[in-house]
Amino acid sequence: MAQTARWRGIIDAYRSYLSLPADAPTLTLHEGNTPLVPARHAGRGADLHFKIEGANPTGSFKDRGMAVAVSGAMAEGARFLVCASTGNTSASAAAYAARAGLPALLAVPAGDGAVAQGKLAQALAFGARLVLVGGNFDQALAAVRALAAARPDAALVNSVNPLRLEGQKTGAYEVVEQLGDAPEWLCIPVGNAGNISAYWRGFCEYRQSGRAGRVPRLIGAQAAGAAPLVHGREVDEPKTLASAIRIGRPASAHLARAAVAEADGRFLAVSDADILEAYRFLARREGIFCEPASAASLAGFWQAQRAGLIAADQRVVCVLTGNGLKDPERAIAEGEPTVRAEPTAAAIAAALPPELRDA
Ligand code: AN7
Repeated sequence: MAQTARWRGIIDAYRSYLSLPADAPTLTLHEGNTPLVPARHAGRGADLHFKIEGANPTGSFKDRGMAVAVSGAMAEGARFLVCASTGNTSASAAAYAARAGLPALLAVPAGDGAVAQGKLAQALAFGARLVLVGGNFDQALAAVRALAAARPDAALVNSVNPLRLEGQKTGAYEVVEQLGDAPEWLCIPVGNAGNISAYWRGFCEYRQSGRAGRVPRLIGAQAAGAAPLVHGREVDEPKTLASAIRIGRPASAHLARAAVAEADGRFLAVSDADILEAYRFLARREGIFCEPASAASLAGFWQAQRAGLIAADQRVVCVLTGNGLKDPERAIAEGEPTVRAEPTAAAIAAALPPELRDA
C-alpha cells in the first residue's frame, strides 16, 4: 500500500489501475485510505471488520468515485457537473466540483426526509445548485440522464459514468491490503448497485494480479421496501427510513446481478427494524456512528449468520458506506431523552443512572 504518511488520495495511489485518460489531472481531497476496524461484539463468533467509508472527505464512499469522475470531466473539458442523488453523491459531487472550479447541478428528490439534512447542508455549503425534484430518485436519475445526453458540455457523475466505479473499486484494493487477502465474505448495502459492482471488480483484479489469493462471497443488503434485486422486479415506490438506498430501479442492476452470481453471493432484504437495530448496535456497542443505509450491511451479515450461510469463524468485512452525521435527525430520534439541570454538581450528577449516583 502507498504509505499512509504521504497519502495523497486514490488517483495518486492507484492511477495505473484506473482507466483514466493519461492527461486527466489528479483531482483529490485525499479520499480513500479509510480505517478497517475490527468488531468487538457485532461479529458474534465471526472475524468481523468494518470498512469505515464515513472517514472519507465528504463522509461517504462516493468520494472515491467522484475524484476519478471529476478528474475525467476536467480532461474532457466539461463545463458543468450534473447528477441525481439520494444525498451522498450530490454532497461529494458538490465538493469535487468546488475543488475543480466547475458548477454542479444536483437533482434530489423533494419531500420530507427524502434526503438527510447533513447531505443537503453539504451541497449548499459547497455552493452547488440544488434542484428539488417532484419525484423519487429513480425519476430524477432518468431526467438527468436525458439532460446529459442532450448536453455534450455536461459531465454526468452518477455511477452510470464508468469512472465512478473505477474509483470505487479501490475500496476493495484497500481491504485486501489491510487484511493481507480478501475476506471470505463482504457485506455491503445496495441502492443504485454501483458500489457492490465496483468492489467485485476490485477484488477480481487483485486476484488476477496475484495480490489476493481469493475473492470474497458477497452479501448485497437491500432495504426490504426497496429491494428490487432481492425480488427480481423493479419497485415503483421504494420505501425505507434508510433514505440513501431508497431506490427502486438500480442503474447497475445488471452488473450487481452478475457480481453476486459469480461470487456465489446473495441479495438479502433487511427490514427497517433490523437496520435500526444494527445502527444502534454499531453506535452504542462498537462506538461507530454510521448512517442508517450503512447499517444495512451489518443487518445483512446478521441475517446471513442466522441463516447458517456464514460459518462461525469466517472472516467478514461490512462496508459502512456513510458517516452518521449525515443524518442528524435520525440520531437524535434514536437517542436517550435529554434532561435539564441547574449548573450544580448535584443536579448534573442526578442524571446518572441510580447505581452510579453514589461514589
Ligand atoms: C451511505 O447518493 O445512490 O448501491 O445518490 O449513500 O452504489 O448506490 C447513495 C447510495 C449505500 C448504495 N450507502 O450504494 C446517492 C446514492 C450509502 C449511500 C449506498 C448509497 P450504491
